[in-house]
Amino acid sequence: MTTEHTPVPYTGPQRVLSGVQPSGDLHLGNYLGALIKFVALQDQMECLYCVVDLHAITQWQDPKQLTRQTREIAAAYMAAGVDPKKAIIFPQSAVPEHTELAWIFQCVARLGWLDRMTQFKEKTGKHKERHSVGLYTYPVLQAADILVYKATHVPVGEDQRQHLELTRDIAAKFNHDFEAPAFFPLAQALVEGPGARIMSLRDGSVKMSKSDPSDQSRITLTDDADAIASKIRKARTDPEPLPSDEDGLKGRAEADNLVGIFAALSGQTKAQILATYAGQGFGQSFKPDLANLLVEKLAPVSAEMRRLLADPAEIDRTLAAGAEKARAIAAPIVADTKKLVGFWPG
Ligand code: AQP
Repeated sequence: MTTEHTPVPYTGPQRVLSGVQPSGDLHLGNYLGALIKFVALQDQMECLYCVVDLHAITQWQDPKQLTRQTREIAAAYMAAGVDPKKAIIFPQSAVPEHTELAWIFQCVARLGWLDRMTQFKEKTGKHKERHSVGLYTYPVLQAADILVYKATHVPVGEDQRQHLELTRDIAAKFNHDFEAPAFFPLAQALVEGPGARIMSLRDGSVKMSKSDPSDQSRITLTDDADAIASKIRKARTDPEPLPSDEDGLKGRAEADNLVGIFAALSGQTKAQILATYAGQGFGQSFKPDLANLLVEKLAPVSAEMRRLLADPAEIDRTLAAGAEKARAIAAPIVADTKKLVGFWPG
């Protein structure tokens, strides 16, 4: 979507913001689409990684599970390699400036913009009237998450690309309406990478997701070696053998997804993977090798998560310290925003 406003270049510091919902066990899509990018970026710019609990409650969350899952996501960030000495890790709800800015942005965003959001349509299906208002306005809160820190870069999976476009539209309209050119940056989505869109193991046309009712559809960071081997063995494929080139994956969503996962985890291209397995059936050595690779990559993350979760008080200290640092950045930005809007005392 575009607006009629011409952006003026933003000259503030480069900053990264991203988050994951504590709405269930983290899966391979979250790991490849988000977490490994978080780790890579922490040495390049200031990074803020939140556990987006305010987003999680747009769909029902058991309060006891929510607290536990918030610690689990923080542990997963650290187990994947995010270092709290380099990056700021915090729970979204501990920084009230997110919701304060979100309200202002609700008055900037247009209904027509939200009506176009495909994730809301996918999540609600034919019964949107049964869902929370929060699920509908979720992308506006996401814009506030990003712009409350004037973040310039947002590492996310492909599914979030449209929400990032909305964030840019909100920033541009705010800057225009309040005559503050380049007050908010037009944040850039960092989507590229081989794991940007990991699909369900049961259906290559839908993304791997925490909320898929079938546990067989996803590999989670807490799956043990047996569970991984069994899920990959049962992963849907087609009766054709593996093709010799990428063209041969066209129209074969499940085969393409498994080859893509293999490529993303091994650091090879799909063509290199196909050169090794062309002409073989999936069960022959491709699936066993893929299962072994998954165990090799995920077992250390899972073991480190377990180690960190054994000391929840230490995770809480990290989250509290992170929230304090995050607030120190967000508070003056929200104060400036309120001045621009004209809130008392001006
Ligand atoms: N299948 C995926 N492939 C690549 N990246 C993905 N991400 C999610 N699924 C995939 C990326 O993971 C980050 C965190 O996502 P989230 O938990 O905040 O929300 P989500 O995108 O809605 O993820 P889920 O797993 O599908 O959760 P539910 O089922 O609760 O909605 C984001 O960067 C996302 O792009």
